[in-house]
Amino acid sequence: MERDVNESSRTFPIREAEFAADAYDVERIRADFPILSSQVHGHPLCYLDNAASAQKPRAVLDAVRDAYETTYANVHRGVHYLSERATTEYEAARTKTRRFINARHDSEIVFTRGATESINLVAASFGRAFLAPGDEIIISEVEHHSNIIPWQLLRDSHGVVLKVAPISDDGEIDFECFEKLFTQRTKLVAVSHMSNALGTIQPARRIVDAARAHGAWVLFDGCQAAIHLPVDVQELDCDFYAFSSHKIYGPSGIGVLYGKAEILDAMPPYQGGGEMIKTVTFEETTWADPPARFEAGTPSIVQAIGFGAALDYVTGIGKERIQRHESDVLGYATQRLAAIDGVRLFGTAPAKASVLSFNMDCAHPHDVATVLDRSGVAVRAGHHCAQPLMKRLGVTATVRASFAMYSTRAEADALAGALQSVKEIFA
Ligand code: C6P
Repeated sequence: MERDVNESSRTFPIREAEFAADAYDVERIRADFPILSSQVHGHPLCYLDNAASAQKPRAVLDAVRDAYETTYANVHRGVHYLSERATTEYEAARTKTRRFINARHDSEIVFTRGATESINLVAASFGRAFLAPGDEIIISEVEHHSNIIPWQLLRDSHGVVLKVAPISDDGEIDFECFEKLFTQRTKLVAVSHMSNALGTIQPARRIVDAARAHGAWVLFDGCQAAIHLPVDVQELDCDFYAFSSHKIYGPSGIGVLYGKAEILDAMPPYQGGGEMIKTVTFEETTWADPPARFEAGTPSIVQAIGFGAALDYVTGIGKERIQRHESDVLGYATQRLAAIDGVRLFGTAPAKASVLSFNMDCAHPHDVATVLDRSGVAVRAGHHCAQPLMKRLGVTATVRASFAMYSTRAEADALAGALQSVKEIFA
């Protein structure tokens, strides 16, 4: 399929019809990702660090290049041809995002720099406007630092109280304890939909029901879930949902804050600057409606267009099919690693996706990752920006292999094989 560069708000080549008809052809998908054919230290790249950031398909690379070559100008500011065209493309990406998570209105999609900024936006704007000193926010032990520190900053500046729901050894929120944390003062529950360090999927709908029963708002950190799970914010009925483009095969530097229209409408700006205003005088400024109110300054224009292309690509292949494939690879890799003497797996809850965290008796996680890298296997080792979780698990770090739509059983074999080398070196 050829792209028509004159067509605005176009979708990018996704081969939807081809994919719909036949079985999941992972090799064909891999061929769409140029970097996957690289060699690292003389070995074929085995990229298992997808939870940190995913690789980009040619459709995204082309969309970014094409935007710079044919469409680029600042958005929402000019009446000239390119500016209008760039604005149309930028806003088309918003519509694609709205569809991707089934939000009601485009205005409920705020583009940010990423999930981290999305959560900081809620803490700074919603937190200061709607929470009073003494009001309580519930988070959990499994959270990424991006869903801990913004609330600590709010606690320190504003006097809210932070409560932490414990998790089971498998990484699931202990629901009985979670429910006991609610009081009259509980105003917000802010938890991850899926853990980056363990892959555990939390019972999102149940969390919303519990929060609603106590009149509390809900924010989900969907940074991992948005890639691996179907997300329907209307069905979830959450108030906020935060995620990043770079983990969904899109460019870095752009992310999403979904917020219910009536809540965003009532929220004050997060940052001041160009294009977030209606009128400005030295005495007084009035705010633009959402989402512009929360997008001060020149946004990540081309990144948004690339993100739209990534969403087209994922949707074209089909999220459910991707999920089935990833689940197969995760199950296979789990079996392979569980069979290796001296490997300890973390986070083995039944409801989990695409993340395999483990340690080896014989070596520190960083040494394991370094040896794996010499075999071309890219994993992350460390605390995964979840230090309180590491403490809960009684470790300082784990090795994390994380899978994506292009991961294969052969890569799980390569990982298991490379772990044998680790044993030979360190045992
Ligand atoms: N986790 C990881 O290796 P940003 O950096 O803003 O795109 O996303 C932050 C973030 C928030 N919540 C969760 C659950 C996340 O997984 C992440 C990013 C990466 O696990 C990089 S630290």
